[in-house]
Amino acid sequence: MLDKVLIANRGEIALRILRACKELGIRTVAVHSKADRELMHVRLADEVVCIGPASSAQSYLNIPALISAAEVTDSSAIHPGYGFLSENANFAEQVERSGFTFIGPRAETIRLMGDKVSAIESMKKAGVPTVPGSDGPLPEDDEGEVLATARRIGYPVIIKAASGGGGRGMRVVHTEAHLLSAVNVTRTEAHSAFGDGTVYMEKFLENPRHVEVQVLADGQGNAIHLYDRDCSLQRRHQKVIEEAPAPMLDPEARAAVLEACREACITIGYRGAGTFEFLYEDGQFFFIEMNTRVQVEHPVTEMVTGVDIVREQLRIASGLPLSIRQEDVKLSGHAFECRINAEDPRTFMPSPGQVTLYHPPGGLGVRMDSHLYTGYTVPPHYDSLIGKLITWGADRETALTRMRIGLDELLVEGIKTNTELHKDLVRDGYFRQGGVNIHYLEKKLGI
Ligand code: MV4
Repeated sequence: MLDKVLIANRGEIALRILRACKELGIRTVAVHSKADRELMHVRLADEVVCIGPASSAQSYLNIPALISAAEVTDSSAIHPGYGFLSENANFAEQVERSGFTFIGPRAETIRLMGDKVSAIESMKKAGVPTVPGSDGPLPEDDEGEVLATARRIGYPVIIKAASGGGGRGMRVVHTEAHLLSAVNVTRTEAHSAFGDGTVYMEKFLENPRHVEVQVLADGQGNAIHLYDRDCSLQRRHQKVIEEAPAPMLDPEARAAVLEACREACITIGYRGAGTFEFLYEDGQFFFIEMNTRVQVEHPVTEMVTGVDIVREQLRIASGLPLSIRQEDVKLSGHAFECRINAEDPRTFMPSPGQVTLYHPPGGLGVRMDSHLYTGYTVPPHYDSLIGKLITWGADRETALTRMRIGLDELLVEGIKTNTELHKDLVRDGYFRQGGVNIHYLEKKLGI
């Protein structure tokens, strides 16, 4: 087992990783910016290193500072969490070249998935269903071919940047008259935003759900899926509520896609935790992207499978095989996660400040993953996520009832939060029925 892990992150996920390390008897190193001295995991870690000023660029994204911190503490491995450097192939490469274990996939896998064109190509080859599309980059010098590709696919189409993802660098085109200018604008924007003007085309799916599949692979030929999650309830590409399993899927299509994801992990020699993102429409799955990190919403999967995803990441990084076989993964009940943000409920703008009272909910089937405590000051420099309320129940209705009660119990005073939005959503008739699409929340909010 790893001896000492440096946690290259902050907030609730840093605390989540610290707890998993402690359970496995792994010593922990917390790194923090000057604005983050008061973080709970900094208090609980075995060793602490200040890596730079408040700005992310100079601290949590500062590769030399992180590697120096690993060197001075004689750490054996670095866990990147989510966000920050978690999907940066150059970071993974530099971590490994410096003699530390990167807790995640090989750098070349991160690079493969970071380029959406190569990610889609490799998944299609591995038997994962993809969106009808250009099957590769659009040519820069052949307008006739671009027009022909769109005619073959059928309008509407969507132009996406190969280096984009998560909603950045996309443009929907409804008619041929707008195609070539849309391709050019997307290419120009992609070039300045990502330094890569490569774009590709897909059929635009009008009312899909966002369904994703959690996988674990040990890089030794073993891979499992941990079923699916629905993350359709989102606003401006920020997920608000997630659930596992995804409700009301076509059973045959679902069984096929789960097995295809597991097999694809073996085909590409995947290592670590990963997520296959799909659009789901009319009973069909369409792969769009793969995430090579642990995700914010991993707890809902943990609640319905009993598998500790961060523990498995640490075991895999230690060179151990997966601790469970696919036949041992039993789906049990239903789970929801509400993302609690420090934000103004009217403007959705971040709302940092001092928490004068924090009282987390509790009870059977209630889990609060948060770094908050009474007296803690939420700094203005980072993401506004301050916690995740996760509930489990033997069925969807029970999990949702526990969420309603939990949200009513949750007290965060001194700062503005989105708790009232969650209280409204878990009482919403359409959401309670299950299966709302990616546009539902923005329509409800009147965007
Ligand atoms: C799409 C799509 C419709 N058709 N691709 C947005 C984020 C990025 N991961 C992919 N996205 C989309 N790709 C095709 N071919 C609609 C979206 C999309 C979306 C996807 C998932 C969750 C929320 C979304 C919100 C708007 C658009």
